[in-house]
Amino acid sequence: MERNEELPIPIFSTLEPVYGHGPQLQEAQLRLDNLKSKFLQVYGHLPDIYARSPGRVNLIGEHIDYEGYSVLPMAIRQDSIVAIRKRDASESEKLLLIANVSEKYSLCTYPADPNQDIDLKNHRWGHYFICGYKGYYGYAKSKGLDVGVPVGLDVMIDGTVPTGSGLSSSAAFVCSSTIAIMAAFDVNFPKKELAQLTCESERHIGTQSGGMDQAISIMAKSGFAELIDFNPVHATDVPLPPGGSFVIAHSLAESNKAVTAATNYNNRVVECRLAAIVLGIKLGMEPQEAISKVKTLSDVEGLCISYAGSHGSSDPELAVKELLSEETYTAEDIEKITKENLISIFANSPTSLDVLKAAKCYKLYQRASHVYSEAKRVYAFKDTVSSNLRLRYCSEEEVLKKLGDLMNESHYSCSILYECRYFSTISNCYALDDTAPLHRNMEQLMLCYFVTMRAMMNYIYFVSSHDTNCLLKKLPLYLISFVSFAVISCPELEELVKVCRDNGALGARLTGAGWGGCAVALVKESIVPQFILNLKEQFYESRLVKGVIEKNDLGLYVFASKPSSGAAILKL
Ligand code: NG1
Ligand code: MG
Repeated sequence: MERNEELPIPIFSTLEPVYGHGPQLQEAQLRLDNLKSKFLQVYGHLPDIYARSPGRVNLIGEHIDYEGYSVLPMAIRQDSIVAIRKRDASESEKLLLIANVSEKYSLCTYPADPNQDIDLKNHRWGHYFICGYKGYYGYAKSKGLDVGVPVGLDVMIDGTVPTGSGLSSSAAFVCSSTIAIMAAFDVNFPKKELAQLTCESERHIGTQSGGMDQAISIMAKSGFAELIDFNPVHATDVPLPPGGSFVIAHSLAESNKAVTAATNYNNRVVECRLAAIVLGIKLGMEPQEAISKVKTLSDVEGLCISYAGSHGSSDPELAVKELLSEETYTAEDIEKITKENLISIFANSPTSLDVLKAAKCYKLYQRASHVYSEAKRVYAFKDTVSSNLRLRYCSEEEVLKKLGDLMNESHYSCSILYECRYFSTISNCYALDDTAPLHRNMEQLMLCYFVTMRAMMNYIYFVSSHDTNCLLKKLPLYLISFVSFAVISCPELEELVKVCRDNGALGARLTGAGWGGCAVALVKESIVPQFILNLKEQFYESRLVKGVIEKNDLGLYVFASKPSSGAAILKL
């Protein structure tokens, strides 16, 4: 049997193979009818063909795909459907017209030119389509296909993956766009090639993505999560643990990675590269050799393992502990080790140079510890599910508890070591994210003030009601509680994860890049309805009052999710 990743994208003439037979099918039919009629309204023609690609929830393995490590996501039913029509080559106006069924997104127009640059300074939602467009032409040319002269394209999108939510609306959009263009030109590529090319093409948007989102969106199988390996891309089916259910809940804090890349996502990619180079040098590589050869932490894992260290151990986390400093590094600190300045190390990567401009210091120990420990947790998670299905050495309950613990550890690591949050440390709180919207920074400042006031009030209350001898003894405690409260990850996400755990989740963690977006919680199947009710009451109710979201839309923000199928072409 041919392996999944060698197969082309499936082509269906009905909706059932993708959306099943239940209410989902009716919903999909309504979406398609609406998409068709709006397409006709805007362009005066019906589309030639459609492509769909789903969003995903990452169960475990965060911020390690770009370091070459395997991750464990599953596709969700929310997806992006792209309707497309190729214009005649004879038509004089050669434009890409990109419309959206939602009025929130106005029509975007681009020239039909595969070599155009994407204007990163002026972010537009249509840029994601152009990523797919450039990717398609680049790949087709590299394979020697006759692509002819570029023609105009009429395009309309219907997306149901919430944006900025950590559920990969962007990859769903890029993948469905690429596949729609490919189908409009009547070709089809193997899934693994598409996964690779869409990962590379999404990087045109300015984030140094790792490839998880595109790989799962393209290769997912209904009913399974997938262990995704990279270099080369490969997916292994992982069944879900019996008796458990994954509930996704939105923190309502949006994270726009295309805009905050220099201080958030790409900053971590650069820190990991620096950590890997420094480790390489400390483990015996010549600085020049490390700079030219070491791209990711997985590149130096072998060296770390062969390093015996003072404990005679062979664990990359221990090598990190002994060889990297827990203190932050300045650029000069690192340059002393690399014997080359950072700007020339990253000279070929404009988005990394943006990171260097924005960064005040670098945390190498913390980032490397996260990556190596998270990589181990992915395998522990997969092995716990798979080996128990075969050998049944644990009860259902014990398995769910183990998986929940791994998810909790992952969250702690993302939050404390990787700091997927709005600002780096309280001592550095002046380093607010200057690319974030003003209200976001104001919220952070308010939080700082609120926490400071609270700590001071507690302290004054304590001093006034206890003898003053304790005063000095307890001061550090208050300071510590103040700092640890203030350095938590995105406060909304942190609160949501806590509400999940308080309501019986066996594990809960941020999912996706963080800095806002969703949490995923592992919940016993039997309590799912009550769990969701409790979340609505304890997390969302107060936000309804503030008018942030509508009561009728609550189902879009908190829901139990089953693994959906991957990308498809619809020839209806
Ligand atoms: P989200 O949160 O969906 O944008 C991003 C990256 C992934 C991965 C995760 C963190 C993109 C397109 N995706 O996902 O590759 O690194 O963060 O695990 O940038
Ligand atoms: Mg994304």
